[in-house]
Parts: sequence; structure tokens; C-alpha cells
Amino acid sequence: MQVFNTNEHPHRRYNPLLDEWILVSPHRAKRPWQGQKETLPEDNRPEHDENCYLCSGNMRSNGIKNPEYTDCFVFENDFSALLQEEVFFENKSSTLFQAKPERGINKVVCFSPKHNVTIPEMEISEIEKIVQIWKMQYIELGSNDFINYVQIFENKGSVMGCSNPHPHGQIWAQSSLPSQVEKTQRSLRSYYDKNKTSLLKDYLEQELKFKERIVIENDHFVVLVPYWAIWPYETMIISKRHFGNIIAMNNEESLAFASILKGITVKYDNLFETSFPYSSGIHQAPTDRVIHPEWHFHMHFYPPLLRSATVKKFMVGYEMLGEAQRDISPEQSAKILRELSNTHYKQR
Ligand code: H2U
Repeated sequence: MQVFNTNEHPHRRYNPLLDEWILVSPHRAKRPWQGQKETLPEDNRPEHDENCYLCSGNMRSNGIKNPEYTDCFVFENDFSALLQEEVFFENKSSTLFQAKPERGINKVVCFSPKHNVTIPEMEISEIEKIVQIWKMQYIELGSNDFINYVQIFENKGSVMGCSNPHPHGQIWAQSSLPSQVEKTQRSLRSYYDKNKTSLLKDYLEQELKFKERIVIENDHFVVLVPYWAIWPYETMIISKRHFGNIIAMNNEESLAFASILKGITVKYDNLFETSFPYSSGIHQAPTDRVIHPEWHFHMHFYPPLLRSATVKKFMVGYEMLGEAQRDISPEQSAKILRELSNTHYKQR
């Protein structure tokens, strides 16, 4: 009988953040692919597009004119998924039919007036301005008494359903903790109660010893492929210091965060020499006026691409009905990302 080897044998791994298992099938990465190929978006965008709703000085779809902004620009989403207004609610829920109103505020953050750049092509000083905007929004939105959680995220690329190539992200602030955040909070809390330390700090310490899944690091942050990653090139940015939210970052950490954001996204673009699509987002302490020593600031990157710029991973079939499954192992992915150049391919 062969001895179990995580690089060869199918196995399951545990995600301690979501309290879920995933299936890893490292031997399966070589299977042939005759399925769907994504079409590549054109990469010849102008610096200013007169038809773009998000460009500086342009008119949005509802007729409001954007200011002539020169770095970042934030506005309330014209098609918000959540609304601020309070409604009268008589709870008629029963065990199997539960509903409750949800209030919130949705914002759009334009990262740059330049229509034809993305984070990996921006200067670190420009990315730091985005970090400052995220900090200000976390404070401003979180100070509303009906806002208990602020979700900062970016959907990049048409393959991720992004409707506009202008560099932008979104912020959804709301009264409840969304399910993924609630699950993460439960896991962080139970670990903290048991061990009086941060789950992610302990996890990071071990990852820094193993070095197998580390992609890049600087003085304050580490990018790694989580042991339990489900997307082929999924990564996480974890702060080395244990703090719960973005406003706890000092100036040096903000700069280091901007720098590592550029670092990982440059590597992503270099992987298939394309503008690499992903959904990314920060997970951090709720703004619910409760002290949260269990929270440890981190950011997830969930990119869909698997083999090339045109072949993406589908989360279907077994994944919908059983559990998430991956072919290439997290260690193989980390090695591939680690060995990529730190200089953007367009600048080479
Ligand atoms: P996505 O491309 O990730 O969907 O984000 C664009 C957001 O911008 C989207 O949520 C908003 C959309 O509602 N938007 C406006 O608020 N005003 C506009 O004029 C165009 C798009």
C-alpha cells in the first residue's frame, strides 16, 4: 500500500475560518480540457472614455455628473442593493419561513481617473490613496447606528461579472453580518475564547515556518495560498500584527498594505500575461460597537482562472452538491505564484 502523500493522493482539508472541509485532487490537474474558453477583454482602452459612467467629469447613467476627480472618487451606488430607509416590520416568521428587513448603504469607489489602469499598474502611492479611502469609509459608514458591518470588495474582470472595466471597487455596509463573515466571526471567536490568541496569528506563524504556501511578504503583511484554498490561485493577505480593522493600521502599515496589494496583483497579471480577474475583499471586525479581540484583519482574493487566460474553474456539479474541490494543490499554486516576476509584464 502506498504511503499517503498530499501532492499525489486525494484528500480533504479543513478550513478553520468557515468550519468547512474541501476536497483536493492533486493528481487530476493533467485532465484534458475541451470545455468553455473565456474571450479575452480588449486591452486597448483609452485613458479617458467618454462613454464610461465612472470616468472623471462624465455623466453617470442617472444623469448625475462625476466631478473632475484626480485620484479616488467615492459615490453612493445609483443602483444600491440595500436601502437606508427604515420600514415598519411585523415579524410573522416561523421556523421554516424566516425573513427580516435589511438596511444598508452601497458605495462605488473609483480607484483612479485613468480608465485604462488596474491596481497592479498603479503606483504604490496611488494605491495608498485607495487604502485611505477604505479607512475613511469604514469610519464614516460604521458610525451610522444601523450599520454593523462594512464589506469592502472589488470585482475585477468581465468573467467575474464586472460591468465596467474602469478601475473600481464597491462597499456594501449593512445592519447584519453577512453569512460568510458571521461564520468567520464564530470560528475566530471560539478559537480566541479557547486559546486567548488570534487564530490567524497562530496560523500565520506556522505558515512562516513551513514556507510552502507563502507567495510574498513584507515587514507587515504576508500573502499566502491558504492551506484550505478552493480556487486554483486563491490567496489571502494576512497582517503580521494582530489587529481587527483597517483603521488600526498605522501609516507604515498602510503603505506596506498598498505595496503588498500591488505585489500580489502584479504576480496575478504575470501568471497568464493578462489583466487577471478576481473577486477580492477585506474581512475585518464588525462596526457593531462591540469589542472584537478575536478579529484579525485579512483580505481574500478569489480568482476564477485555472489553466490559462481563457480557461476558468467552474464551481459546479460535485461542488454544488458535495463540497468545493480543487485539482492543483495549494503548495503547487503558491510555488508558481512565488516564482513569477515582481515586475508587471507590460513594463518588461
Ligand atoms: P460592477 O461593475 O462591479 O458591477 O460595479 C459597478 C457598480 O457601479 C454597479 O454596482 C454602479 C452599478 O450599480 N453604477 C452606478 O452606480 N452608476 C452608474 O451610472 C453606472 C454603474
